Amino acid sequence: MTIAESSPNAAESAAPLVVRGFAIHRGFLDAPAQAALMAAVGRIWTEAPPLRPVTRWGKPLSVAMTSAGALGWTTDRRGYRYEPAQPDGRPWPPIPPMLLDLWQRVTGVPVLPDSCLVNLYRDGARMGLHQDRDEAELHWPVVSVSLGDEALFRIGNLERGGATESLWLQSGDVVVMAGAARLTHHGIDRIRPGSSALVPGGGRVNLTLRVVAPTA
Ligand code: MD6
Ligand code: FE
Repeated sequence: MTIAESSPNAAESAAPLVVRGFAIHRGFLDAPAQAALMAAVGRIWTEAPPLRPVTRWGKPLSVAMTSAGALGWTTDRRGYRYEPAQPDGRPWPPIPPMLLDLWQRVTGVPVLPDSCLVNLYRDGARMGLHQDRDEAELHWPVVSVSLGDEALFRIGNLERGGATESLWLQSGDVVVMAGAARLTHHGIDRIRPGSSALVPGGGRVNLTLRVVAPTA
């Protein structure tokens, strides 16, 4: 069964929790949908293995990354950017249809994402507070889907610094960052290792869908 074929469940029709403008749809994907999406992630990894990219300063990130879609996000000595191919020259695999369907259901915007960043957090991986601002048009939403181990998600402010709020994201949760919150700082402090058995080898997968190229 694909996500598109599944009937809307109670979690999907429930109003999301809103924290600092982030809409948090808890349990958006039920267990069969999470398993189907994890299988799709496995197919992406076959064509585009996760790698730990280095920053401009040469330090590897703790998160292993790959992408699907026309453009994939990478970082290396030249800095952060979107690229039309993997470091070895192969194109990124296509975005799984179930994610395009999820995007449409959760955002309702008239464009589809052209990039899906696939992040793998093993034990000890984290992601510092950041803004998502490498896209050409910053008014489109960013949608994130969590699979596997729970993660402590921190939400800050538009400017750097200031008080933050944290919450645990669980497998199947979907977060929509849109509108006034589109440039809010956010990050992952840590995962809770062993809290889920969904990801082969353990850990957490986070998928973020974005509209990267100019639409007009
Ligand atoms: C993560 N998420 O959950 C990292 N970005 O592993 C993000 O960086 C993120 O959750 C944009 C919108 C929603 C997010
Ligand atoms: Fe982000």
